[in-house]
Amino acid sequence: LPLFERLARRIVDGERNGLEADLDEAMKEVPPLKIINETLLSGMKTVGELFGSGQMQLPFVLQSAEVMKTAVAHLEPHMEATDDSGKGRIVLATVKGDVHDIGKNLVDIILSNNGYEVVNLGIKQPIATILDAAVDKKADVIGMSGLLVKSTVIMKENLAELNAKGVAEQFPVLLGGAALTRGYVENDLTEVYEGDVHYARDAFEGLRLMDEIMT
Ligand code: B1M
Repeated sequence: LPLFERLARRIVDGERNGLEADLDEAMKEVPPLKIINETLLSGMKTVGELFGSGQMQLPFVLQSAEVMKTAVAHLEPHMEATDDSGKGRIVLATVKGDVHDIGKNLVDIILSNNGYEVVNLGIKQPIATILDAAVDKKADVIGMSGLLVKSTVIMKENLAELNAKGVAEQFPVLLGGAALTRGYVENDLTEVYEGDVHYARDAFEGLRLMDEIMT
């Protein structure tokens, strides 16, 4: 297979032998972020489709995810970072009950490389922990990620909880993850939250929204 197809294939097959060498080769041709966005994520998309249609079993999805993470970790040091720093601080977490963190960690990388301080709390975080961290670290924004349909409901509950704690005005919220839609966020969620709610389709929209929130 040609290099870029082979790389996408590695994600699908969960094959990491020779991964780094292929990534180094690819970086001679295109920037690392482009490799992630156009090649690796397309492999991940195939994994999602195969799993969703019952053609791939969970342990293999996990292997694919591991290869994806290894690839991102290998590419990250080669990414361009801006010199500006201190643009703002975000507490970032995958919501309660959800273990998916590849997207969240990409958001972390993109924001960190572009002048934001990211407090990444990890996966399966209850809102109480997220809020404690936001208050403690004096965050400007709370960011929540979730990929399960269930997580979209949790996000709604979380926003209600932030309202109840009286911190909605203090914390604009940034939301993302595959199960969310712009419609759901802009209709159902902005309605329940007394502060600002923003929906990011991908990590770059997350960055653009952070820039918007912080100006
Ligand atoms: Co799971 N999984 N999974 N999974 N998994 C999905 C989400 C699913 C759609 C697959 C499918 O059925 N086709 C499905 C959800 C169905 C639903 O809810 N209706 C699903 C399921 C069912 C499950 C389990 C329940 C399976 C089981 O146990 N029977 C289980 C859940 C466990 C749990 O959470 N409690 C499970 C487990 C796993 C693995 C552990 C094996 C693994 C995750 C490994 C890991 O993350 N460390 C995994 C994977 C890899 C996937 C798929 C295949 C790929 C997800 C991914 O990493 N995508 C996924 C299929 C899919 O999404 N279509 C699937 C790449 C990543 C970069 O995209 O996270 O969307 P994403 O992030 C994007 C944007 O959404 C955005 O930016 C990123 C790109 O720039 N973004 C943000 C994300 N967060 C953001 C936050 C922001 C801003 C932007 O601001 C705060």
